[in-house]
Amino acid sequence: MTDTLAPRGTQSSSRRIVTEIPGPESQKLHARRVATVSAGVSATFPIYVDHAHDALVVDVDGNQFIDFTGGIGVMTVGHTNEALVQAVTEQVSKVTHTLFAVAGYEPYIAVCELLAKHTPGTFAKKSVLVNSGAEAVENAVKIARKHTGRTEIAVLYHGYHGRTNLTASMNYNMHPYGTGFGPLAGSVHHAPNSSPFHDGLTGAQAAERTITHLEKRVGASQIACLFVEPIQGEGGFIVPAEGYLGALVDWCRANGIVYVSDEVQSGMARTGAYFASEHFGIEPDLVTSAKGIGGGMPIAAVTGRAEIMDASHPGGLGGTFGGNPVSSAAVVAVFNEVEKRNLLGEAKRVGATLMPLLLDLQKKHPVIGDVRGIGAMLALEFVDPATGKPAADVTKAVQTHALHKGVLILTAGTFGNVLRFLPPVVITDDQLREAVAVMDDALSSL
Ligand code: PLZ
Repeated sequence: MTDTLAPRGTQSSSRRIVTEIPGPESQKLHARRVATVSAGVSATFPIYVDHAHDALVVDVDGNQFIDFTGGIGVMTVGHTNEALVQAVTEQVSKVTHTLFAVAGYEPYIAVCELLAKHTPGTFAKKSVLVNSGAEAVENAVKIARKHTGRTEIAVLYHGYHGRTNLTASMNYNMHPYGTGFGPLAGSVHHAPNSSPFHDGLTGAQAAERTITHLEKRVGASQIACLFVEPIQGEGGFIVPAEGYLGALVDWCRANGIVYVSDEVQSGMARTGAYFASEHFGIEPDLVTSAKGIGGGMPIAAVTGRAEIMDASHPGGLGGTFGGNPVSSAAVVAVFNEVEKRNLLGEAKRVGATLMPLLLDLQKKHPVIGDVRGIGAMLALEFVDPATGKPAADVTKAVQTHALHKGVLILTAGTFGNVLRFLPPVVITDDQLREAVAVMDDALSSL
């Protein structure tokens, strides 16, 4: 690593708390924030970040945290990855913007080639690049509607797809995404999902329930697209029962419905595969990606069957910043890093280290109802052992305890009773063990 790229002062490979949390500098920034940043933007943690490297984040007071959040699953390659920093730096000094639809540039095309190669399925694929996961979902809807000539959109219970008007309409949780923001978009239909821990159904039974719901409530011939997160992210890392996704894909194909895998959270090496759909042996018609593909630079994509992606007339898709050269250069660097540093293997290693530790934790603490996930996308669900009810208070208490001990962990789940782990896959085994020990302490102290 060259000096100019060296992250300033990650002091050791471990956590290091040197002030109260939040420290005085974070408190000052928070006061400025409250005065000027919209109250509509929430703050999970009261700290403000100065710099970060790999799986460590350092706040403005010099407190160093092990990062189990990865900026909600974005920093898969690690913070300030050297190759990414270099690619972005080089691109910034070459050209930062032309608007691809006005005058094109190579990195945009390179990203589309990489996505065609690494999304599931060997058929001819094309992509459009946009700025955010929500924008990718919006565009996938447009493309599917144009391709099918149909209007209706199907989504699953406990799903999450974004914060724009249409995507907020596609989320399961009305609060906080939709409350008071109506009218929300019409033509969106929510159907039961598969969640083995909660419904006890086989994949075939759950698929029959989903399909029957959509056939009765909407009619297969009316549906343009079905959106499915292969592992539901915000919903609490819900891994569907075996055979569920395959049955949905078959049903979509038989009925001319475009099957969209929303891989914004589960995609790009997170689960030990480029895209989580691979674990379920499915080939979606379209895949939406964002977060991890840019390694921290804003970019997102819709990728899929060439004949579907070409449905739009010229000028129907796009936007000023979509596939920005700097963000595109970042994506190319991320794909290179995944290959060069075997990050699919690293994601599997994270799972292989973390899963047994979490299962041990479950044996010790009966409030952990379920341990689930794939690769570096794992979660704990907390359930009151006496009543079987979601234990959101325990979840929150562990999160808060961990923050004060130097570990950043996110919650998830419709009922807020899931702790989800989305660390950079370059996190070390020691850091994983340390973070689990902190959760163990937290649970023992409750
Ligand atoms: N689809 C599956 O997980 C974003 C939301 C963070 P954007 N999830 C994190 C927050 O509170 O806003 C997400 C996702 C799935 C779509 C999106 C939306 O991606 O890049 O946040 O628009």
